[in-house]
Amino acid sequence: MQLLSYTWAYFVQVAGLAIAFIAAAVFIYLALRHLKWRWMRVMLVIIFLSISVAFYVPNGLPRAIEYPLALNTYGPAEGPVLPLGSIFSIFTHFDDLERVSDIARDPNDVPPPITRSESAVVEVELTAKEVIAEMAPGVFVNYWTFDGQIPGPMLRAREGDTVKLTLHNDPTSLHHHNIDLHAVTGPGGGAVSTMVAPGESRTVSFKALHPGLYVYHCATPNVANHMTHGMYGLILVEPEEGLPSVDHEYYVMQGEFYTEGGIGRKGLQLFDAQAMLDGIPTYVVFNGRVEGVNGKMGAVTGETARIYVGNGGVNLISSFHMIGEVFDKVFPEAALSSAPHEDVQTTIVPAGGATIVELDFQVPGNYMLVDHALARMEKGAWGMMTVTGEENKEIYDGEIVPGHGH
Ligand SMILES: [Cu+2]
Repeated sequence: MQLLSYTWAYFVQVAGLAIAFIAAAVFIYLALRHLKWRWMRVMLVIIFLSISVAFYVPNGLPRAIEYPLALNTYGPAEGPVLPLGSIFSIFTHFDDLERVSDIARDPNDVPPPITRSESAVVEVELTAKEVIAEMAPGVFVNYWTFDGQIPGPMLRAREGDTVKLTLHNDPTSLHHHNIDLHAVTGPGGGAVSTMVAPGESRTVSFKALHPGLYVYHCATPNVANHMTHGMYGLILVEPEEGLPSVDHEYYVMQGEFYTEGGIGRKGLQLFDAQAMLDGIPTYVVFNGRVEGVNGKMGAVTGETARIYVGNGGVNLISSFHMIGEVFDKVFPEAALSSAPHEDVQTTIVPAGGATIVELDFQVPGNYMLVDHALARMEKGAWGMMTVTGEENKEIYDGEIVPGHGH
């Protein structure tokens, strides 16, 4: 069924216009059947069609019937269009691709704080894996991931540590992959040493020189294409003295997905390279899917939290905000060596960048995480956090009417 909708979308987009014009030609020919001379009917059909083609086609085709088989682009390597071979290989390997029941990584999936006071060698293994999972109910996407969920696992090291990272590419993958970590000082952030074909593994070693929270991502050409299929995550390099302890640490990463056929279209989605170039995503979500972090983030009044926020891009800057809260501290651009900003409403998370926010909870209720470019909420860019505990009428006193916003 998924392949059927996938094939239908592809068929309509590649051949839809030709089918429409053939149908129009037949219709006009039949409509003119009372005309006496057959050659006149044929001539009129040709004139009608020529005029419509001459005026219509040069002025652009509707996106729904325009699958770009080729685009002229000027990046340093391959363009973003998935080659035909890639599309057909999905058919031949469709049953091999793992079905992941929940593509969203749990925002609580954060490695524990580092307690050592000396440097160490940190060994990490990641597996690039292409899977099928739901973006929204009934909407399926061929995701490309690190370790089968989005974002990839959060990595944690200490300033001065040596990280020894082995990247595997699952044998079921249909593409090469690699990894570029922004915490790396060295060529390609490690990408040039980790390119792996399906079934291969490679190891790279680097010293974590700079404390901060860094994006890692696949950098296989076309890089934007690999990233917008879900290949990103965060690596935290703690400063030597560590980070102050908090009650909760959360891991949230925004990303964009570009699909043919528009938001809410059911079935397996075709990747829309033109929409990616235009920067008009169909879905903007936290942790890989619509409502990816909902129901998973909770706290009690009096507790504190730190949220590690990243943005996989590939076009938008996130205006990260929590409705009903003020961030006590923000480390802009996740620069842990600089003093934090205090009392911040909305902070920006650049594409390929991160931020760290800290807050405490004083009033129970539901608090929504959003990209405050709020049109993006409709594309999925929101998550819900629930705070329970004692009311605090001095700070907030009002009847909470369900259904009125938050
Ligand atoms: Cu990749």
